[in-house]
Amino acid sequence: MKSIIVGTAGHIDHGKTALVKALTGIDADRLEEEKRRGITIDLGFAHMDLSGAGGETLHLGFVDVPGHERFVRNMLAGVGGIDLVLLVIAADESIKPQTREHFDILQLLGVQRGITVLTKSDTVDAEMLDVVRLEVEEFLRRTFLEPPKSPIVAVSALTGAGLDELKRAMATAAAEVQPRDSNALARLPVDRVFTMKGFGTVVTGTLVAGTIRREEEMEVFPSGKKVRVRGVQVHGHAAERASAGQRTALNLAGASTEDLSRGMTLAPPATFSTTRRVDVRLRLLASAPRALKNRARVHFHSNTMETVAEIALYGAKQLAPGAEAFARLKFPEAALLLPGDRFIVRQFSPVVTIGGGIVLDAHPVPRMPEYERFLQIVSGGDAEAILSARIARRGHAGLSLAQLVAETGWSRDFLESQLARTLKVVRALRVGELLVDAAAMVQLQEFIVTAVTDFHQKNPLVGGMAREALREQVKASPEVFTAALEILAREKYVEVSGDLVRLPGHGVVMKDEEAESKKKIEEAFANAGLKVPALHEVIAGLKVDKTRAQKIVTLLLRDKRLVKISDELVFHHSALQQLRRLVALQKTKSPKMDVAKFKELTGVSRKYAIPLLEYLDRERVTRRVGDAREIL
Ligand SMILES: Nc1nc2c(ncn2[C@@H]2O[C@H](COP(=O)(O)OP(=O)(O)OP(=O)(O)O)[C@@H](O)[C@H]2O)c(=O)[nH]1
Ligand SMILES: [Mg+2]
Repeated sequence: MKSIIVGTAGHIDHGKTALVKALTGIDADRLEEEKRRGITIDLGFAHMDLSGAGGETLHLGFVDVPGHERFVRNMLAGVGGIDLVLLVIAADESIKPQTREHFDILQLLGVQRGITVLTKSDTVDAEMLDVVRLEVEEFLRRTFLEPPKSPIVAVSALTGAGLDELKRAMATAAAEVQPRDSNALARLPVDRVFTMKGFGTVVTGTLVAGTIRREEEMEVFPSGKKVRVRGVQVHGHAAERASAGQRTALNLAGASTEDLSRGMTLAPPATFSTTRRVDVRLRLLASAPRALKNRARVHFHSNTMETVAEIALYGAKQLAPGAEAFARLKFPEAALLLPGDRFIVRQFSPVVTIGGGIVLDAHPVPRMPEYERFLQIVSGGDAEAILSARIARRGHAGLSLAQLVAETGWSRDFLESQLARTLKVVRALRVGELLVDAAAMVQLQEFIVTAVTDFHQKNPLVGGMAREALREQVKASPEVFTAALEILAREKYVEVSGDLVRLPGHGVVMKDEEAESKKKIEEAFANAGLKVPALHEVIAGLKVDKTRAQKIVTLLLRDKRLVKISDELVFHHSALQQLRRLVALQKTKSPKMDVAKFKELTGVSRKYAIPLLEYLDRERVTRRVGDAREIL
């Protein structure tokens, strides 16, 4: 059995409510004031079954809307969930302002199917009816209601003329309606809240997606309140469950009427998250009175919800009538919106419908590069491309499946099946609960290798970089970092030992060699006394390569184990100590000393003597007086 929501639309007094009654036998004007004034003020509901062309039963739920221009906001709360519209135009009045406004709204909301109903056919003669029909055909040209794809049917609620033809047309159209997904996550935008004697709190709405069963727990958005479904009614009858495309009433435990209002949404707990910013594709009606300025404030309507929104146009100062643009909408309070949700915007004053569009992203990422490309992708229909783009924009931070559910509104099952493919073509990796873009992961690995390489260069004698310092440097989460390291280690780009990460070849083995080399160098100089070997000779005798040896020398110099007294001459510190003692001893014999005396004292050649004396001068052990030294 297929369930479909049929909505009425059209100017005040054109016979919408009378038509619903003629079809279903139900008077949708339920308020006392409506009956007294003879107009519809708020939404009304009715239902009927129809036999489809193939004999199947079609379950039709009706949402009857008010035509009065002052109640367009009520109309907007009802039109959100409809699958099929009956655009009602009275034969005696033809097209009127709310015929146009309602029709604009239907188009902006992307309603796909409908039938144009010329009501009150009994009030005009055949000739007049033909004139109106021509006028209406012209009005519908190049729209979703263009005949003959969508028929125009003349009826009279009074005489019943045309009603059978209308029912046949409805059955045909209903059969073509794409059924809503009852396996999707449930979403019930609330349009009515009331108490019923013996039941308590009741909410009603058009179940736009999923299934709601008795005894299920639900969350109220945006308040976050948890409620339990005590009872389900579909079209006025108790039921075990309600499915997408059905007018649904829920008897709730855990909430009073004060906790609930039109515009809220019921959905499974902990699935979605509310937002105060959405990125959208916005279209301004060609009939809009003026261009829409950047930063303009408007009335915003989506599903049964209504709020104000500030519009930030992407890359434009204003939007001309008839034009389209990406925009970011900001709300004063949190709202539940999902990609694909349609919305209407109305001017602040005078309040008229000026445009509408489709939500592309309800969880915008701040300062995102190439956002326009992203919005292009998410506004296209390719689920796999959308998923890849949503994962990719998070970089190596990735996002969880739960976050993806909240971002897309897609169920876990659907996401899993899509992801299976995305993962296969290696556009994303699974890291525990996280999904990480494959390219971002490769980039993170490059960051890690670069950071470790730099570290080795700056710290030649340390066995590796501390894991946590490395993670902080590359700004990765522990989970993703660990996964990246595992890949790098597996592919032998790095080695991980305990708390240290290093490049292969910079490990423990090398560390021993370095320590050995360090000892060797120091020993060579210590043993040489003042008759030091040439540095390059010492280095040539080591196991480590030249650059590393050079670094070891630098380190020994830093630690003052070796002392450099000229570009070519390096001494062990103990040798220089010994030299100071010799000079001090000499002072007791004579305070003066020439180069020859110094050579005799130390046993070094002139090549060493001069730099050594200059060193002693610098150290204020001696002072140069002519060609000789005074010992201080
Ligand atoms: N003669 C005749 N009168 C009709 C027909 N349909 C509706 N009417 C009358 O037109 C008036 C308005 O009808 P409604 O059905 O209330 O019109 P509506 O479009 O629902 O009006 P709103 O909901 O206020 O926008 C009522 O007095 C109806 O009796 C029809 O087919 N023939
Ligand atoms: Mg009415």
